[in-house]
Amino acid sequence: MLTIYSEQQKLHNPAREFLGGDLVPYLESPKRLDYVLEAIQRNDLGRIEWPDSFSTEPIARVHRPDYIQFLETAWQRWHQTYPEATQASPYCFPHRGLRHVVPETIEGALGYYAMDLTAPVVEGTWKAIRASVDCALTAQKRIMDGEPVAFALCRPPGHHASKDVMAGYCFFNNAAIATQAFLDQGAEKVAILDVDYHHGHGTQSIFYSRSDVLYASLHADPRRDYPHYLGHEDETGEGAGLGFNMNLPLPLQVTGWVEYRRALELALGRIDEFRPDYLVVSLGLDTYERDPISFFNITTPDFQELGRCLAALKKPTLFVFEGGYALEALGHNTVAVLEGFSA
Ligand code: SP5
Ligand code: ZN
Repeated sequence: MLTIYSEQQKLHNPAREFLGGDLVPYLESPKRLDYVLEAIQRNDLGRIEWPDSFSTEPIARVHRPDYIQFLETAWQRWHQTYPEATQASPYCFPHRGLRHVVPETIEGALGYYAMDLTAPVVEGTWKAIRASVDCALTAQKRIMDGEPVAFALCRPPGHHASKDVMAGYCFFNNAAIATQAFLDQGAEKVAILDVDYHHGHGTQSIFYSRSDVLYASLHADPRRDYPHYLGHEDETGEGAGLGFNMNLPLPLQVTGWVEYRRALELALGRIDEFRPDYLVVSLGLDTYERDPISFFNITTPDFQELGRCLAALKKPTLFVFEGGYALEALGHNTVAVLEGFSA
């Protein structure tokens, strides 16, 4: 299987994130890429290529221009205000009853464009998030040119980013940008299957009122885990998009392969009925039994079975890397899905 990867993605390297009320080492670390790359090479999964460089045009098909510009200049603005700081985070948010007007200060703008404290901006963030999108768009282009399947080894991840809000380690929504690129290049329908442990609320919101993109997601029940405020079963789309959003929230602790597989069959059935031209898989590996922030019980052999189930749809498939934080197993688990798909 073809993998697209860029070293530039490591330039996003925040030291810490807020977790449990304190600053802890940043879980979504550049090392994640090394573990996955190493496993791909060790298992001879196929060739690994660098991405092409794309302009911001395909990004602007999904994200608001002012949000793109904010991300490009945020670090410089923060650095001018706080020359000693190593990362930029908001401390204040336009919550209920407040005005949604972009403030002039960087502190205010950060709160306006962020949902939470888990997407800190650092000096290398802009270059890394552009490279991450480049990986997704290059893999997308290869598939458009006839490659049956490709793996975009993206980082930072993307599925928590909406059109103008960063959140949950995500800035640009790589899967959504690639999905829109398929449509802009002639596809009529694209299905997104999100198997990350967390609900991809950014992706859902981007396509919520559209019938040309089916978004289906299996994830931790938002009543019990992040992103807390979206991802319920009764969110089925709106307007023209009604019926084109499918959420399958699952309980923490008791969700193993048997329960997961049952929900997966429902999602796959809906995708099959939708008859998409392309399948985009938001591939999070944080459903793993030993993931440090997650509470499902999926094992390495289960991931291989997941790959086989996805292949049964028989669609040209773009895998976009999302979450997964059990470093020592991240490589094997990723390769297990991709090998299962190719078997
Ligand atoms: C891409 C991705 O996987 N982003 C995930 C970001 C999650 N960050 C917040 C994690 C907080 C988990 N703690 C909730 C415990 C519930 N029992
Ligand atoms: Zn996740």
